[in-house]
Amino acid sequence: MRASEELSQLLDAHGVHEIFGNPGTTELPFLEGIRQRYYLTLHDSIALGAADGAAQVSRGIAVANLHAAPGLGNSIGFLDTARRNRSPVLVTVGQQDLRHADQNPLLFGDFRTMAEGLVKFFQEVRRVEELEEAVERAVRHALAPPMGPVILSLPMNVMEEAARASPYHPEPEAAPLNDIRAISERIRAASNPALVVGYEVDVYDAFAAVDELARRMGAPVYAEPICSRSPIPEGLPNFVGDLLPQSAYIDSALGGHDLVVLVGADLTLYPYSAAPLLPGERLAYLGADPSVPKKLHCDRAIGDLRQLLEAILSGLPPSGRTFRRPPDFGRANRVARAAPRMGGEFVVDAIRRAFSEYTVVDESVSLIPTMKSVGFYRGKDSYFSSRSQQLGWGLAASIGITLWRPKTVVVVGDGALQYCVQALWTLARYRLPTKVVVVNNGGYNILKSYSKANHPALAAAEYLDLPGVDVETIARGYGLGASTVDSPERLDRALVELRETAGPGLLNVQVDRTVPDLFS
Ligand SMILES: Cc1ncc(C[n+]2csc(CCOP(=O)(O)OP(=O)(O)O)c2C)c(N)n1
Repeated sequence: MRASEELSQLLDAHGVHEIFGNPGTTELPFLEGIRQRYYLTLHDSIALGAADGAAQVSRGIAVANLHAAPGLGNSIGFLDTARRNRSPVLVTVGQQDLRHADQNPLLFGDFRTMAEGLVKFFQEVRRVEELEEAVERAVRHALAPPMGPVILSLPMNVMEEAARASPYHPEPEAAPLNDIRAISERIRAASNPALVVGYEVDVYDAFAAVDELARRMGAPVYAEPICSRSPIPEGLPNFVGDLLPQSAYIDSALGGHDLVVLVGADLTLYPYSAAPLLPGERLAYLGADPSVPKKLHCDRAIGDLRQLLEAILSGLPPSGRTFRRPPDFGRANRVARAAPRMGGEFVVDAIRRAFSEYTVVDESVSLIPTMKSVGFYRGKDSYFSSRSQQLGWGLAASIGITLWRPKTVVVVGDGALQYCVQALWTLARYRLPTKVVVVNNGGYNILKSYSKANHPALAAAEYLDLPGVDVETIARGYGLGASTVDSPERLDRALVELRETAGPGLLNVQVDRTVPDLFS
């Protein structure tokens, strides 16, 4: 058996049955032994994004195969996004034959330096005896909370050698030691607490525990700023909405509470505001990521979120308080008012109705706040977006997500569509039934909105417009059925037709071009 075949077996034992990649000559010795299904993407970065999506939705390891320094270089932004997403992606990078490494041959690269600071673990497998141990270590590091990406560099000559038994014996897992008693006591003692819930609720499938905790505490529940996955079960009556990422807004939303418990949540900030963030004495953190309580200087209990919450609930009596978000009576009117001009409230409402049973991948950029306000958080695997706000992630990730969730719809801006537009080909090539809704406003509206508030001289800059892009024709060119809708009367029908399309499909929705006031 060759080393590449042994590698295939090791990956199989970790539940890896597919690989996303874009190969070159340096990866061919690796590919020769691989038995996993190989999904070809037409740009390296799309492979990493697809593996990120697959890792999140499968809650396990997913593999991206990249081509030496050019492939890794093309994917660095996606590596950073996987790091922020806490996504356990194993990246394999083909390395030159080490026997002539001293000649600095074509495609020889210093991958460790290239990925410095972005991965939890890096190893170049320089001898075949190191292979098993390297794979096991990489997988363990990727999956250990907080999860994240890892890289194995696989030299051509090592992949071609005969496999050899390795002396590796994994160490036993360390038991989590954190005591949650102090946080339980603070919850009991608080008179006006609030919860901020985040992406880890979905990662650890802790929805039932969040529901129970919110009801017993009688507390309002906010989603963390830039929340990337559904943090609540469908219809949680305590849910107030999403926090904005500026410290001044966070303070005004949460300042009246004597305790704010972050439940698998982070307080991500952007843009800068001079208001100091809530002091750490008012905060407590429950979750898998020690870097959050460290930067916020607050109490913490670190571990599997679901287990932490269940432990807290086991000793927590009902508080006697109740909290219910008041109904939003104005919404129907806002939707109706937005209809004649194909405004965001109207379009998003229609998408919500047509795709009520779908997993949503959201890269609608300036429409994200509207998307989040209409109930796309519906519990497990219902909502995905990127924690880095990197454009292109949505379409790439949808490749991996659709493999686990065939009912997946991507809602993407016309600008965002172009970053990884070749992902459409992979959807068509493998008949992945992803539905793509392009919310087309003909420009970079979020940048115009930000400029309006902070840099008025740029608000009308012509380089923030995107004229002359024929979305429908591009989609057809990659093999997808595609159509355009520009009138409110036809929108519902067009969305239903998209949903009923066999295989992948794209609907180009011409939406209102008015620049929204999102930052003032
Ligand atoms: C990889 C990457 N490059 C650039 C940006 C900067 N950026 C943020 S939003 C945006 C415009 C998005 O336009 P569009 O998708 O049409 O959405 P809209 O703002 O019009 O709603 C850009 C260029 C980014 N987030 N990611």
